[in-house]
Amino acid sequence: MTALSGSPRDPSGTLGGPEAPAIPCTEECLLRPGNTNCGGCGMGVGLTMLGRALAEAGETCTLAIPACCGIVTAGAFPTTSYGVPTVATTFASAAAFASGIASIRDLNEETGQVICWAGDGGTYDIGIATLSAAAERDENIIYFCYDNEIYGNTGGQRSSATPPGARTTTTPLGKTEEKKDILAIMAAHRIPYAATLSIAHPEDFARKIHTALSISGMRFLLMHSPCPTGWKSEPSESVELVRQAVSSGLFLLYEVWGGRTYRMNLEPAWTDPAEYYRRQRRFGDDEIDLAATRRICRERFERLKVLAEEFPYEETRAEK
Ligand SMILES: Cc1ncc(C[n+]2csc(CCOP(=O)(O)OP(=O)(O)O)c2C)c(N)n1
Ligand code: SF4
Ligand SMILES: [Mg+2]
Repeated sequence: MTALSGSPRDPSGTLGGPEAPAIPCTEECLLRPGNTNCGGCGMGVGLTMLGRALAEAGETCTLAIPACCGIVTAGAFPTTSYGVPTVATTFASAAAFASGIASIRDLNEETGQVICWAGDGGTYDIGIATLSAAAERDENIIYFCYDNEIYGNTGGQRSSATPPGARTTTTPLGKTEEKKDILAIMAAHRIPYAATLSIAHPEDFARKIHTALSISGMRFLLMHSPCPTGWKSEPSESVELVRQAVSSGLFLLYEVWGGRTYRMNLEPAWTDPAEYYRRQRRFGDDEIDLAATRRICRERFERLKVLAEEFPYEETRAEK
């Protein structure tokens, strides 16, 4: 693969060759200024953190992005906010598309990561067939799902990642079903690496990107992604919200290798989840059964903790 403009391998910081106008692009900036993300969007923070980790590792990437806020944010053709080659795929085909790009890269012995960047709708629901197929074939890609728990780009319909109690345009009285456990589904494919990430825990986030970069084959990363527009929350509270999701045990940080060995990254502080719900107007007052929520969170954590104790991941010397 040829060096990418503005990537760590091409310090010129220009896009599209010598005749193209120079577009500033710092080596840490995957998603550049001019994008159309809402204020406080977790996806933008996640892309920045991903770009920084890629730059630290001296890596570059090609993005495959299905229909979602992540592709719309690039702006209208012929301009783009992405500083790397980016393919817009149909909703259902992102993982298949990425598999094709990665196969050609590997056949040509080119370098660089192929990263699928997809929302929860494109991952948990509409793209799950091609995602499962790519996982079963152990395609050499990183699949990154930013989970804002809603079909955000089309005005906020429920997805199978929407949590119970959340009001969306298609669940005006609050969703009644549990969230799908996508990490367990992906781990069940016995892919080399699966992990959850939070933008409120940047060191853990960066370490997991570096771990994913050090492994080949199918890697699946799931990020809890605050969405002030869909969550009806204050943009300035986005990072605090996902921090509370981790501290209350609503979103657990852990890693799974080969579907066999586990590592819990943090024991929740078991803070009161009430504050997390109160700060988002997608949840109605007193509609969440807090006692049941606490119990479910504890159970999920205890189950994973047993797995991590019984089947711990042993770090090799090189990884430490
Ligand atoms: C097959 C198909 N169905 C529906 C749409 C319309 N659509 C575009 S983006 C989107 C929502 C995507 O949700 P998600 O994947 O969670 O990403 P987000 O918008 O939340 O970032 C929908 C329904 C489409 N483009 N293609
Ligand atoms: S709708 Fe949500 S995910 Fe989409 S750009 Fe706005 S804040 Fe980000
Ligand atoms: Mg979404």
